[in-house]
Amino acid sequence: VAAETAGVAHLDPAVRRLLADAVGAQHVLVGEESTAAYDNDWTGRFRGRSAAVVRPGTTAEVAAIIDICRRHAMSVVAQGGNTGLVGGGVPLHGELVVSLGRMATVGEVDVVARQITVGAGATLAAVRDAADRAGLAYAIDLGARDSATIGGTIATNAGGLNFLRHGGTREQLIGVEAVLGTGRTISHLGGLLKDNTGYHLPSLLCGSEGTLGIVTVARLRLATRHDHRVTALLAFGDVAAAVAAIGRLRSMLEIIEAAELFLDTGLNLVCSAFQLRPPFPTGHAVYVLVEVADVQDPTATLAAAVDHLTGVDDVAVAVDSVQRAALWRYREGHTTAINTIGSPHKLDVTLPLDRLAEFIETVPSIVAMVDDTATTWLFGHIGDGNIHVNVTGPADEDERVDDAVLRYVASLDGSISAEHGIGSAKRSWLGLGRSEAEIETMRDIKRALDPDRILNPNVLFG
Ligand code: FAD
Ligand code: 2HG
Ligand code: ZN
Repeated sequence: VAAETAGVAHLDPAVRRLLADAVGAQHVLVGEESTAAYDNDWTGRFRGRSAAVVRPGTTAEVAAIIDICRRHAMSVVAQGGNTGLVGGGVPLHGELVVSLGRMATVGEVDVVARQITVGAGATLAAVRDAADRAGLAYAIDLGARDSATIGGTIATNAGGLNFLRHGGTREQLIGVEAVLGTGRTISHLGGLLKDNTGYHLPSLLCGSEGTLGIVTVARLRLATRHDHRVTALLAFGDVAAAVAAIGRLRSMLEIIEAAELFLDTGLNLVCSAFQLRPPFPTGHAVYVLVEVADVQDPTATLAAAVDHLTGVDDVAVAVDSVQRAALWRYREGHTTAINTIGSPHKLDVTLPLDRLAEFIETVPSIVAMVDDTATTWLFGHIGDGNIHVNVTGPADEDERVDDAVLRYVASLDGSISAEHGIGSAKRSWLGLGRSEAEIETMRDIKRALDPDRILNPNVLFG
């Protein structure tokens, strides 16, 4: 199912009164003018219409909302910053949106334990800043940092720019407080690292895309802050050389923090969308942005590693934060630049490292075979084998290109969702990544934790 236009969005006046009693009337938003920002997704491809938007301020208020919804058979879509890219946070069929934005408390950093407790509505940027002020770092970072929330990144198990070194959100998550679809509140925020006491519920909720419970608070692990950072943009004549170079850099550099790929076409689009000067006097087919970070200056280490590479046609190095931001702009600008030419079909996939070059070379022709008016944009976290395939041109609801690309990925033993999740966008293809037994087990878990099926009914399962 592609972009869906919402059905009737109706809120029973009695339910509205109950919700207002639970969270305060000013936190129940009704009517298109008040709910528009919550009804459509960031790409513009998924458009819905919520019955109302409720903005709870505490876990107890979230529990009260779930209780009301269960008793009145009302479905719920949890929403954080609404930056998700698979239509998971959109009320496609008139659901109630539960927006966690008010639950944005950022607790004191526990410097000894290197942990922090934060509300689900805290933005990634706020948590990163708090960690930084305490001399530590929160390891997850992504382009949507100013809007994306901790709850949303937990629900999607967001990966981001530094996965290569630190892993994804699941690796940072120590404990959660959440209200499940059963109405039960679970809370395990003590921060003990060794705690083998049965099922690890934070891990289960992480990546569950709002289908099992609403996360309200999280206990997060913090990492060492590396104050010395160097970024290099390497230019290559072809994809195979770039992929081979990344393999070598990874084996030589333990301090590698990011390895990001983009192509000449994407760079040109970003430069024209934001009036940027290109990084090199002449264009190259492929670019890889590499960042290293350490407690001491890593410039010489990076230079020595780059010297060992073959196939590098040009290099730009940035050592201060202004120069580094300028190089990152070429990579991070892709998502916004692509949005300027239409609502893209976003296919976020992982390939085994030995199939990456073949995939990047071949996928544009697979798209063109299905729709010769479509344009394919490729970029992503090459160090993780994660490529973002964006396709512009096909209508929002035309899924032929999605189908062809995802089937091609599966044929190469890749994953049809690397880091954005399944959401509404990819639920028809879940079977390409999971066996019947796995999907049935997921359904069993869903039935147990959300017996009335009120949580994110448009997500994950077909
Ligand atoms: P939303 O969009 O509001 O929600 C996302 C999903 O989580 C929905 O299914 C929603 O129902 C559910 N959800 C939200 N809050 C809760 C909660 N408290 N409890 C339960 N369920 C909840 N992703 C990456 O992995 N790596 C990247 O590098 C990356 N870069 C991005 C760059 C840009 C410019 C943009 C726009 C997005 C990017 N993303 C990236 C997508 C990514 O999924 C989100 O940015 C982030 O994880 C979502 O956070 P959010 O608060 O906006 O969630
Ligand atoms: C990124 O890595 C994000 O920039 C967004 O995951 C990817 O826009 C996309 O497809
Ligand atoms: Zn990404």
